[in-house]
Order: sequence, then C-alpha cells, then structure tokens
Amino acid sequence: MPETIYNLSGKRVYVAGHRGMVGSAIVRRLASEGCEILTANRSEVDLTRQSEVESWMEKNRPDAVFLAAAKVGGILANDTYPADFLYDNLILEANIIHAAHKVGVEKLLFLGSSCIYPKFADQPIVEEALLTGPLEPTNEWYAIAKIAGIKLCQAYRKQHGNDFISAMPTNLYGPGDNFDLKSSHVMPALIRKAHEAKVGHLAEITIWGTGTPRREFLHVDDCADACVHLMKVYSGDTHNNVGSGEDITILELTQLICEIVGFEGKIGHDLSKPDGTPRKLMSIKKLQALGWSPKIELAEGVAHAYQSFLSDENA
Ligand code: GFB
Repeated sequence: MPETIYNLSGKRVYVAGHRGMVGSAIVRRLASEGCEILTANRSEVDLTRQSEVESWMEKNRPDAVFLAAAKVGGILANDTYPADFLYDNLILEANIIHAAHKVGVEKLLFLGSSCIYPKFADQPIVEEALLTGPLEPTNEWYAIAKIAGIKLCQAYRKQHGNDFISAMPTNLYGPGDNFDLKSSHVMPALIRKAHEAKVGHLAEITIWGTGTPRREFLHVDDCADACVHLMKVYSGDTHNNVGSGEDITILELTQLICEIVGFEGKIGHDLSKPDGTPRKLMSIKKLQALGWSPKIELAEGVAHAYQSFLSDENA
C-alpha cells in the first residue's frame, strides 16, 4: 500500500457538487476522515459565475477540493444539449480550478468520465489512449469539456506547481441517481423501466438501441472511496482511470436488472435511439498499483440501487 502523502484529517475539504450522486457519495466517504467538510448550495454560490466562485473560495479558504460538480446526463441528453454540456462543464471547472489556485488550495481532485477516450480505443482503455483518435459523437461535447479539465489541472501543476490531480470514473450508479427517463444514464433508466413494468403488469419493457454495446459500471460508493484514496496517495499530472475492470452488454444488464427487480416480461428494442460507443472498458492497472480495488459487485450494487430507488419515492 503506497504511503499517504496528503492527510485529510483536520483539513477543510470542499466538495463541489455535494448534492449530486458522486458529490454526496464523497461527503459520505469523508465522514470517517476527521476533516471539516465544506459544501455550498446553488443559492450561496453559482459555480458558473467566476466572481461568485472566487469570493466564496476567498471567504471559505478550503485546504482541499473534490471537484464533483458537473452537468451530467445519459446518451440522449448529451446528444440533445451539446451547448449546455460543453459550456456548463467548461465554465464551472475553469472557475473552481482557477479560484483554487488563487487561494492556495493544497490539493484538488477533478472528476471527469470515461467518455474522454476515442470511440474505438483499444480495450481495456489505458490512460495513454487519451487524444489518440476521434471521440464518440453523442458525447464529444461533454468529453471535450472533461479533457479540458484534465489539461487545466496539468497546466496549473506545470506553471504554478499546484497539486491538482484528475480521476476518470466509468459509468456510475447508486444512491442519489437521476431516474428521469429522458436525461438519465442507462442503469437508473432500466431500473425504473423494469420496476414500472412489474407494478404495472406490463408484458414488455423497451430498451434503447440494439443492447449489444458493452458498458462498465462502478457503484458510486466505490468511486468515492477511490477518489479519497487518490487524494491521499497520488500526486502527478496524468489522470487515473477509476472503474470495476469488468463490462457487460446492455442486454445482459437489462436481464440482470429484470431479475433483481422481479420483472419477467419481454425485452423490446427502440432502434430509433443511439447505441453510442460500442465499448469503453477501462484498464484500472494504474489505480490498482496505487493500492485500490473495487469492492461492490454489480449484482449487489444493482440491488442496493433498486432499494435506493424505492426509498427515494421515485416508485
Ligand atoms: O449511460 P448511457 O446513457 O450513456 O448508456 P453512455 C447508453 C447505452 O445504454 C446506449 C443503452 O447503448 C443506449 O442505447 N440504453 C438502453 C439506454 N436503454 C436505455 C435507456 O433507457 N436509457 C439510456 N440512457 N440508455 C455516457 C455519456 O455514455 O457515459 C456521459 O453520454 C458519461 O457523458 C457517461 O460519460 C459515463 O454510457 O453511452
């Protein structure tokens, strides 16, 4: 296990995006680190307004920052709102990273996504594959914003010596997910569809596309644990893949979810919806060499996510 080079205990740690699925998981995970957790609602600071971000950071002076704030969504949302996904993510990451530099934040972790990699990258995808080929068109806008975030962290490290690092999670799921069928990612969408088909005694659920693409999934609590681990043991300018190291076809995922939810009907396909990238399994060798491995198996994680769906009164 590598040595801890940055100790969070006693530190003032700002979690940007604390109400989102990833941000709230990081807040949960930090509870056992003996640090002071700083959060700010939209009414206190609009992260798209540079002056508001800079005055909030000046006033609150965090020692460390987890940059989990982002405009996120599934394949349809990304494909439908390219300007929002590019602009919102660019502006809020630039505001927070620059303000962190200005107030002398000791360590910042920027969160991106596995969609930063080329559509046809060799699998499993290693960190060096970044910028070696064309992106998947449905989410290239979000991808470019996240690549810019990685580059910003590298640039502030190079020019100013800021210890700003990046983590690239795979498709995440778990408590606090977005279950809106138009804007959500595939996992919450299928959980909701299977549940509504079960309680509505429907004969069939409809999934988007062919069901043949493969996706890697990681429970958000595993992701939060990996982010805290990286904050404590890693300092460098290359980003770090954060994943489970296993992938599954969308059809197999649907079958698993139907089994866990208890829906026994048919699975139909809406072929007017995009498949997106055929596969984006990441290599997690770099993260494993830093002493971290995922703990939550997919079936267990899906069951946990379904319980969260039911208790969040989505049902
Ligand atoms: O999570 P998702 O929407 O986005 O997964 P990506 C899309 C895959 O699941 C496609 C299929 O192959 C869809 O055809 N799918 C099947 C569905 N049924 C559904 C459904 O009801 N809803 C949804 N959403 N998909 C995202 C990027 O790509 O990956 C984000 O767009 C982010 O920016 C995220 O990077 C991690 O996995 O294709």
